[in-house]
Amino acid sequence: MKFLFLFIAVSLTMNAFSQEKPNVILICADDLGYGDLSCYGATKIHTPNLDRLASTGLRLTNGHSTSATCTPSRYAMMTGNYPWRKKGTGILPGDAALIIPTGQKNLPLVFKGAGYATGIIGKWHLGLGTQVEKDWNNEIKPGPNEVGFDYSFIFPATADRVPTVFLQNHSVVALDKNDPIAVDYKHKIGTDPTGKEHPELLKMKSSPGQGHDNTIVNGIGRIGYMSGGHMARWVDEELSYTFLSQAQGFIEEHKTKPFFLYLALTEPHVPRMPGTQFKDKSGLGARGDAILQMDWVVGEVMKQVQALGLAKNTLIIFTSDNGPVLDDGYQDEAVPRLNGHTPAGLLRGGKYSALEGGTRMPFIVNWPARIKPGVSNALVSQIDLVRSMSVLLGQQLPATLASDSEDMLAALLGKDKSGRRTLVLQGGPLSVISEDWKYITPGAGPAYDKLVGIETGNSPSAQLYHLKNDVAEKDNLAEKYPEKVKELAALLERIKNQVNH
Ligand code: NG6
Ligand code: CA
Repeated sequence: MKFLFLFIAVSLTMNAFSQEKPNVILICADDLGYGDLSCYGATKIHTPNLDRLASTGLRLTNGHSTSATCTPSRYAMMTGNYPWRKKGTGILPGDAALIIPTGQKNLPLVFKGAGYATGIIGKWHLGLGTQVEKDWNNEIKPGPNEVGFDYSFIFPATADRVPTVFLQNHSVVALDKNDPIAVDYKHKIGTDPTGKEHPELLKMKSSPGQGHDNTIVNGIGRIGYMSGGHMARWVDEELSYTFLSQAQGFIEEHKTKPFFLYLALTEPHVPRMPGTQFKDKSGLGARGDAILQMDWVVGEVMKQVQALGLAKNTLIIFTSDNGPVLDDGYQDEAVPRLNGHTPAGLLRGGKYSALEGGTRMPFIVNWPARIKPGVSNALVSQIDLVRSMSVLLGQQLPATLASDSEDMLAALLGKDKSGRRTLVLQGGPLSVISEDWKYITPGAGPAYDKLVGIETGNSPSAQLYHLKNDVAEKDNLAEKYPEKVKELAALLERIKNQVNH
């Protein structure tokens, strides 16, 4: 009898404790812009599921990625370190080695330390193995499993880069030993046709001058060459269904204990090849269709969480890795069928850009148990997730680790409406935000990238904007406030010179 009471008492306490810990699902879209969701003002496209996530949670209007491209943004989100402090954190080819340090506390390890089951499903783009030359036909390590994920189901880089295969934990899925995979980014290998030699075989043409004309997989020219692995090659139209069913499997398997799922969606990155049910549905061409598909995937995950009775204590964070781009390598009608849609909303610039369109992201935080619905202008960055989650879960994270990551838990829960005082952003040139002012360092390079049709933010002279009054960065105040320029330039230098990295 005594034992029974003790057992009940212990399990009640354990239960109360585990209920404190929310499940966390971090959903990161790929190249989704600030203006791409109807809850962020889009009128030409409707994203009902994300709108619901926003209206029942906190919609941040000043949430950022650290960088205007994928690899550096995701590096920062995982490590809590600014990517520009480390060489080799730019857009990685599909055969790159792992760039996340192993054995160093990072986002998934914060969760693991708190007893969570951790998983990543979707786009990785942070490198695999110890070197470029690797055998894709054997176990590939280190990768996501070596930096804190118990389970991984990923593709290595981007949907437009070889190898176009999934990896489950350490191995390529559906690999046929008699048809081994080889990958090369410098020279053509194998006998598969390339987009350059056989454009007539393409179901979607590459954009002139943007490459994407190497090995053809599923009728689409890719960046890089691959041979073999024909059975393992994905079908683009199935990518999101595969990731969704993987995510559902992971959630189902871990429904009784706290889990952390990083769901890294591929939409609306190129090549945009949504499933048939979304084709031509948006009226905006493949990019709009891909956004509808992405919204549907998020809705399916929300439905499952609800059906399992987990909704109240599940923290869902939705964001994107960098700003939007229309023509990023394929002629998929994103430009001619835009129909007045503004992917970056009111913001200037987009992917690759130092202007706000490059890094100001949709950023939704939903946790019914702890967050009251609302909108917040607090300045936060994805780089802050590491420290904020460590505070939430009572995990020690010394200041010397993840040292660019600030505790923004109160801002993420909607309790603090101001957030960071300063934040460094990386487009081409670096910029720094400090109390509503933004300073963009002068630099070389064209002001407009003609290939992708985006303002880069490059200028030979300093730029200073007052974001609160001028979020569209139209009015350069650098000449009017030279002291402010000096102050922010000095601040940026100080941050750049901080040690502990
Ligand atoms: C660029 C590719 C672009 C895209 C991007 C990565 C060219 C000309 N363009 O280099 O198509 O793949 O890399 O996108 O090669 S990201 O979202 O992963 O950063
Ligand atoms: Ca991206």
